Amino acid sequence: NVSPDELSVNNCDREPIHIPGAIQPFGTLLAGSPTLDTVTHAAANLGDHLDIAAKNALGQKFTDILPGKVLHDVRNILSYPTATTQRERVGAYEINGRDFELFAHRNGSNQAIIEIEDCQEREQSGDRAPVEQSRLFLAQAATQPDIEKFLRVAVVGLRELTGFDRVKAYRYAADGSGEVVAESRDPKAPSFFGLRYPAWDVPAQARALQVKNPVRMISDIDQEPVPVLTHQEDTEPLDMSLAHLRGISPIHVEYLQNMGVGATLTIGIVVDGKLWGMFSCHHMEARVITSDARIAAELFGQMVSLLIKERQENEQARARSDAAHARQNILAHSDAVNDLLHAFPSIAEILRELVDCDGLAVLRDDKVQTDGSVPSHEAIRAIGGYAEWDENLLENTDSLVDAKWHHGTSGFVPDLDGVAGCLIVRATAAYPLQLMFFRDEIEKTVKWAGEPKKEYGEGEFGPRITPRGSFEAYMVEQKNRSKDWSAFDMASAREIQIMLTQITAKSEREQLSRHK
Ligand code: BLA
Repeated sequence: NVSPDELSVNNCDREPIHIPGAIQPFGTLLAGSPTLDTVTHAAANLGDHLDIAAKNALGQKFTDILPGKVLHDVRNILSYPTATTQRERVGAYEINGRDFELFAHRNGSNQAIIEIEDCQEREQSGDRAPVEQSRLFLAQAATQPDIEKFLRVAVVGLRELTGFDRVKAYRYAADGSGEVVAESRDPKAPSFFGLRYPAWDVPAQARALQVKNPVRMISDIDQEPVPVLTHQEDTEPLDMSLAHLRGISPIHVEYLQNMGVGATLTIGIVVDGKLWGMFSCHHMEARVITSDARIAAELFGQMVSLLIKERQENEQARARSDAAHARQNILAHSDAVNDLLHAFPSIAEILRELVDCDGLAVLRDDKVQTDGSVPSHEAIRAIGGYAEWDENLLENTDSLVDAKWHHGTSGFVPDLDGVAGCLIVRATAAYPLQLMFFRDEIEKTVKWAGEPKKEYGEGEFGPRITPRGSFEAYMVEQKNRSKDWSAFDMASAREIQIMLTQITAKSEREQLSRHK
């Protein structure tokens, strides 16, 4: 028995979604050893596709079920090194007078999985093939240097490519929650733009799968799951992490029903090996798209990932070169730490151009110089003395009140004078020279998709957290907050940090030579 506390933390994360014991009905599946001897797993709908019932196929040789030419090609695909990291298309075949497409891969337990889908009707001649469409839309999006604008163009293209009613670009935050940052939709699908979703909507194991296998199609929310039968009772459930047919978690089905959608296609956006976001495509009705279109969408996602990375790198490079200019400027104004304090008014102006802020302060030992909107000197000293910096030379918060950096040790809490955000830059761990950038408090509202609280339910699956019943926008006002510090701000701050280190090193050298 699990306590409610454990439940609240873990029950979403615990569901073993890679071994659901069932597939979706838009195809059928067989599995066995990689040498394709005995069939150890067969989906219950096998008989609807091939002329053999699943229970008769179990324990049989693959050669009794699939033609020799097909098996030859499957074996060939299974020998690819990539067959353990992605499912590969084997080809299109006519089997017993019906046209099928076959896909194969090896799962984490080194079992061969063969997925069999009906061949979908080809596009009309004159229509662009999915991969050509993908190429065209990427070219259009790539003209946008700014990530958000780039995503706005990308969702339009992806909607055209997939035909889904509502296509969203979703960006994950550090805490696992996320926000819809771009959207293209048919008017019949309500807008999700600007809504935020809590982390548990996409639990940890589902996020890990988005990295491993970025494409996930749920063809029909109201589908009957098709059980995967095994040849012996004690056979381990099949790891279907990489299969497109993998069955759906009943909890997630409930979630999508509550959202009112009929089918989904999700494409993970992975930047530098980490999940950055996703494209979430919703259709109001059931919808199956061709595997060609799915693969083109996957490729689209991979290219978008690279283009996001490129844009991030460009931003960082720009921050670095702006900061390098500023560094030269500042060093021209001051050649020692004392000067940094004295020349502060003119230096402050240069620094303000690098990091967007309402005020800033320099602190050395107990000496404070400020410019613009800053908290009281007591608060600045307390922030400088905050005991938990350790080796971190850069830190930021959008809420000093929450972070409590200004609390000090005396028990007296100094005034913040309307300042809420702080980005702090320290010269070195040992040297007491610090720069602080401040931002004023602003009215900040988060628009959640439904109230972000965990709801308990006692259903078919025992007591557990259940998906929200409503996704109506739910506004939460955040008090004592500033605008968030961006990756660009942090990149500039990193360069400023290097400058501070150089200045202090120089000043120490000068002091040493004076003592000689
Ligand atoms: C999975 N939840 C998911 C997935 C997404 C979301 C994208 C990945 C699977 C897929 O591609 O469909 C959530 N979808 C979203 C969000 C948006 C969207 C946020 O379009 C925003 C636009 N879900 C809950 C709770 C639980 C839960 C309370 O709300 C657990 C108790 C579970 N979500 C859950 C599970 C999965 C999931 C188990 C995995 C489903 C699967 O792969 O079978």
